[in-house]
Amino acid sequence: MRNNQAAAPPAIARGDFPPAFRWGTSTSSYQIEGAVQEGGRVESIWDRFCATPGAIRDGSSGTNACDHYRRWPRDLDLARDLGTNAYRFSIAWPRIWTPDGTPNVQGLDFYDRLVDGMLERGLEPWATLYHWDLPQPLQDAGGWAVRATVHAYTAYVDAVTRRLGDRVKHWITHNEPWCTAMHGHWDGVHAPGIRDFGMALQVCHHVLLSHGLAVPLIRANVPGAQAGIALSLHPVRSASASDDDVAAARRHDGLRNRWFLDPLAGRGYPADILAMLGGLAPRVAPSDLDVIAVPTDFMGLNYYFPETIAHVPGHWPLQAQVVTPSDVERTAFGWEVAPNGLTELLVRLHTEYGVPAIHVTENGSCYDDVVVDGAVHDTARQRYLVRHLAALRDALAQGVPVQGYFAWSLLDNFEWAEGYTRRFGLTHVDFATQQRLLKDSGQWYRAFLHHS
Ligand code: IFM
Repeated sequence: MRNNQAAAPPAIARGDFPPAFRWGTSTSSYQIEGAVQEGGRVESIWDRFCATPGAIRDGSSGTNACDHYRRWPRDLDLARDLGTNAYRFSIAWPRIWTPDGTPNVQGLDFYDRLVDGMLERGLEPWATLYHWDLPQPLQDAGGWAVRATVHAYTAYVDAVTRRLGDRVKHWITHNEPWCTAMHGHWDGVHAPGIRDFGMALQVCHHVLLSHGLAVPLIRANVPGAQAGIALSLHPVRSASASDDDVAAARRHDGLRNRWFLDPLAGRGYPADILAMLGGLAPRVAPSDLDVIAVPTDFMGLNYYFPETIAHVPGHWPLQAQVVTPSDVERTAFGWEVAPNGLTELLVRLHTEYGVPAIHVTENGSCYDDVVVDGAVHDTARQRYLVRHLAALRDALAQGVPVQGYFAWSLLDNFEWAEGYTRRFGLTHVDFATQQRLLKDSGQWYRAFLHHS
């Protein structure tokens, strides 16, 4: 097995990391909050999508999720008890949006209380402004495919940062623009469930543009703000050493990674990919690329797995296809377990893109957990965590400015198109009773943070 499944996990201690390192967990609004009709919240694209027959593997939705909207004090206790010093959450735009453009005060009040709850527990709030739950009325008006949504987003960012900016200093404009654009509009497995590659590229451009417009706004509203974006990046490996496969892997990297990294770094969209896209390339107004290239204070990296690519003539649009090597360790989701991919990406962000500060804003694994005698012995997740922290430590040893790690996720939650069939939490959630139970992996993280 290529990724050394059998080897003992490396020894690791908190003291191996810089004293100011941020240790956290990460969540998102639609995946945990539930209470979709409370507090003046409007319908989101995920409420609508979940109601589409066949869209969600188990036919479920985020209607109740972890009931975090009501149970948040206890959930924040869990984060505090782990010994984390930071907590990444997202704000549900549908709780803030109203038809006349005035921000919904009840929604702002909810996040106000949540942020105070974090601060009371010694958790530094890291707010994500968009983690995929677009208000449905904006989708009805064209969604991210139209430029008006960019301006609606900046108005929303303005309202939220004005209200919370006295206490929230760390802001993430978008979570994983790849998913918003490509899963939402190309393969259609996420809301709003559209299948149109050209539209997906335009959505991607608008999302990046909205990021570029939001950063200066956040800085204007929030004294001492730190603003960044969280990208899902994948190390790309070629299926063989043949020139064709190597070139295909480079093209795949172009759309998967460079399509985001290059414009954010002020290099524009990658020329090799633009040449392949032809007329499908997004419409880019003058100055858009300058806006997108606004310097940020940090980059958020969400790392899960690498991808292996083969040259497949005729495979649209890049003549490149993901293949699944058989000799690798995988999670229950089928995702390859490759801790060295985390080191590789961190080094790349530092050396190839000169990113001045990086936070691993998500990293985690899905396994088929079972509760036995009041415990979840999720040894595989614990190993995954240890090995990825060791990989992060390797990047630090190479001089990469990594400043924090947020485990995905604090809680088992609604895993999008997979519904409740995929568990990523350090805490087990019984969705029938809403009981929380710290898994062995969570206990390991707690011991690591408290005692080492
Ligand atoms: O649950 C998701 C999260 O919303 C975004 N990043 C990946 C996680 C696991 O699939």
